[in-house]
Amino acid sequence: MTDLPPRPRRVLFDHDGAPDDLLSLLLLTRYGHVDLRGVAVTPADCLPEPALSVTRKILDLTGRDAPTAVGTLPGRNPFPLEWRIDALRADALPVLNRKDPDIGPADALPAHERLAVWLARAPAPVTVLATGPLTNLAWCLEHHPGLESRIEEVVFMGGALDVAGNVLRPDHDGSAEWNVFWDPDAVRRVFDSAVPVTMFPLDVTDRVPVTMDLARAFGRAYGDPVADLAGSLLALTFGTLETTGLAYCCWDSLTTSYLAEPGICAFETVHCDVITRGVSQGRVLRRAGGRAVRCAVTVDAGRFYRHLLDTLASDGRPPTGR
Ligand code: AGV
Ligand code: CA
Repeated sequence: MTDLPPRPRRVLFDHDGAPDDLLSLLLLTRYGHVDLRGVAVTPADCLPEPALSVTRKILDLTGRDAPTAVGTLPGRNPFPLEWRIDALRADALPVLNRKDPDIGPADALPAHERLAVWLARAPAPVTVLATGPLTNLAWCLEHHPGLESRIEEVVFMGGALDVAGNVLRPDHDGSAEWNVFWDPDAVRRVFDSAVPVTMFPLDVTDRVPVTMDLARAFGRAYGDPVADLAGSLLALTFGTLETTGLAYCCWDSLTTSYLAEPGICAFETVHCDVITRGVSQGRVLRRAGGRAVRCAVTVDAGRFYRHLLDTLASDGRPPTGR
């Protein structure tokens, strides 16, 4: 299949510091056609301080110079602490600590206010890539409605349309995906706006689990810092199948790959609604007459895994055969 080269984009990245978010940041730093204009950290699936620190170290390692900011707005449904501590582990990886961190003072503005400034000052409309909850973006739309026209597309990892959700709690019916569940009102606010939304629900991300084969393939490129970091981040994800019964997937990195290889997934316009209260809160569902969302519905998993390896391990040495 021959695809056109990806179109250049200005990107604001809002992530929430999980290993998969950090892999996504690493991908973004490799995309020559992406002008990364700011990185916001949402304190959802992470501890904010190490998540900000590791974000800045990844930008430093890859020689990308983008401003960063950390969020303060809370979500209604906190992530389990066992997941949030992964940012501490990532921040301690040797490949990110080869020298003293070249890190200045933190941004004086919290991420939601900084995101508003980045949007207002962008010379042309930008893509907002969100691999965590939409809290910061919803705040911007609520407090600065004029910013809507500054956004050409919101690319969001979230939702579960025709598959089960991944929120496993006794007080929930299991239909929600975590990024929506953390702050369902934020998704409501973004759906109430006119910004084009492209969404990557569990329907497609379930198809791209982190496999041992994938992690091992990065081992063959050992010695290259980017491949080392990618493989280490993947290694941090193992164990959730054993502890929760659900595999860790390339949720965010699949979503991010859309900016470089939009043909990896096929899309459909789905009319959607979001449930914000009760035992189904955080569920995104199909509803006739609802908000039009461009949803990824199928994925070429092999092509996606190749994209990861081509982008993050291409400097690697071929296998020795020993
Ligand atoms: O629901 C998927 C989102 C993605 O943005 N996150 C993880 C990815 O960053 C939450 C999540 C669901 N299951 C998880 C999650 C698990 N087992 N461990 C950590 N985070
Ligand atoms: Ca995430």
